[in-house]
This record gives sequence, structure tokens and C-alpha cells, in this order.
Amino acid sequence: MKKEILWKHPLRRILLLGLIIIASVGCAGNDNDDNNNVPAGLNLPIADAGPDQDVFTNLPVTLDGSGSSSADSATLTYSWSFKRPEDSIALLSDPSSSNPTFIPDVNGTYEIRLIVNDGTNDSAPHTAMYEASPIYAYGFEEGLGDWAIEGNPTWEVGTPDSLDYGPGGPYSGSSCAGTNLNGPYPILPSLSWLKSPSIELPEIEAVDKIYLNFFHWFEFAIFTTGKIYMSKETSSDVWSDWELLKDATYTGVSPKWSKAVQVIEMPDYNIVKRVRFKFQLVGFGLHNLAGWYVDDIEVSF
Ligand SMILES: [Ca+2]
Repeated sequence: MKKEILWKHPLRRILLLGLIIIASVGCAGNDNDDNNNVPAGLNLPIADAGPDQDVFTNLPVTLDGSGSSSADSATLTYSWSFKRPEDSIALLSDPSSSNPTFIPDVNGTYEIRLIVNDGTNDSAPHTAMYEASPIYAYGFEEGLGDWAIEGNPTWEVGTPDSLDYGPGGPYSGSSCAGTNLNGPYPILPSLSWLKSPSIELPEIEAVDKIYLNFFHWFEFAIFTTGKIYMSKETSSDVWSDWELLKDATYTGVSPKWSKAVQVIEMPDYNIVKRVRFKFQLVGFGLHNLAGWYVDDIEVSF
């Protein structure tokens, strides 16, 4: 009998020690969770910044703190803040309202933070991540991807690294599209174009506009221009003729990569479900130069 008690006691100690270690490891793990980590014994209000969301860059976003609560149904006051991506100058419309708005002005992650107060105590902060993206983006880093080169094979995708022709490198990453990446375009360049995939458009409010944004470098001889055409899907798999985008005609020389912004003007946004674009040199040359290089193409609000 005495012998049995003796061996039991050290075993109990080991078990107890084990439980203490497991419990303290569990608590340490919870310390990393910012959301609603309420100290015991206090009826603190609970902030709810809403779920994480994917949103479109440049479209207004309305936050919703109405899921926040307090134990005794006290009237809550709200205090919102956010961390923006680098280069963003977005502002919250009214950080003390339950539903402030903001416009995610650059692509990237906006970390939204809400603290509510019940008149006595602040809640723990609650965060929601808003990921802002354009409608479509491609920078040719995976090669031609869903794009197509049609007509004469003048357009290429890759790294322009000639010291004699072109920009000497892509705008971003290690790849872009260009007419003869390391040499001049052909004397008759207009029989080749770079065609985008069909780009699906989201539901669009009458007040919204969409844009084609891209970076380009160009060097055109006289009588040669770079033009962008657009075709619209007017009903399922029925596409309109190619039409020149207003103002999307480039001539002369752009000696460095620069951003181009084209408004996509359509009276029938919500009939059109998809659009596609083509980049084409047009004209004839008595001589030829390096041509047209494009990168980081976006369709965005
Ligand atoms: Ca690129």
C-alpha cells in the first residue's frame, strides 16, 4: 500500500506540470490574435469591422461597423483607422460614424481597424483586410499568357536588352511586349498586332468610368503611329468591329517608359460583358525605328 502511494505522487506532479505547460502555451498563442481578445471579468463592448473583402481599386468602399455590440445595449461610438499601401493618400470620410467610406486609390492591402466605446470602455480593436485590385492586370511576366500575336510576327514578348534598339529593359520585372524586341520594326509594320484576351467587366454604375492604363516606350518614324483598338462583346460571343480608342494614337518618340491612361468610353457599359484590345503599328515607313514596347497593362476603374 505504502509503496503504491510513493510512486503515484511523482507521477501526479509530472501530470500537473504537463497541464500547466499546455495551458500557458495555449494562452501565449492567443496573444497574437488582435481581434476581440477581451480580458476576463470586464463587460467590454465588442468591435466588428466586418469581414475581409476584395474590392476594386478607385471604387468607393463603405465600411460597416453595425455588427459591433455591447453587453448592456449601450449606444456605441466608433473610431476607425486604417493602414494604407505605400503611395496611397486615401482618407476615411468620417472615422467616427458606423459606416465611413473611402476610395482605395492604389492597388494593395488596406488594413481597416475599428474600436468601439460604450461610454465607459473601449473595445479591443477588430481588423478587416481590404484587398484592392484592378479589373484586369498583366505585366507579361508569364510570357505571352492569354495574349495573342496576330498577322506578321512583329510583336514579341521577352526581355529587350539591346543597346542599340528599344528601352534597354522592360518597365517591370523581366519581361514586356514589344515590336521586334531587339531590333527595328519592319518597314510595313501594320500587318501585325498584339491582342489582349477577352476581359470580363464587372457591374458598372452609370457614374463609373473604366480606363485602360499601361506603361509604354516608343520610337516611331514619320508616317508610322501606334494605335489601340477595342472590340466589345455585344451579346454572347458576338463581337463588334475593332474601333480606334479615342486619343489612343501615338506618334514620334517617348524617350523613357511613361504611363498612358485611356478612358474607355461606352454608352452601353452594362450591355457589354467583355472587351478586348489590340496594340498595332499603323502606317508605312521610308525608314524604321525601334517601335513600341508595352508593359503593366491594366483595365481599372
Ligand atoms: Ca513586366
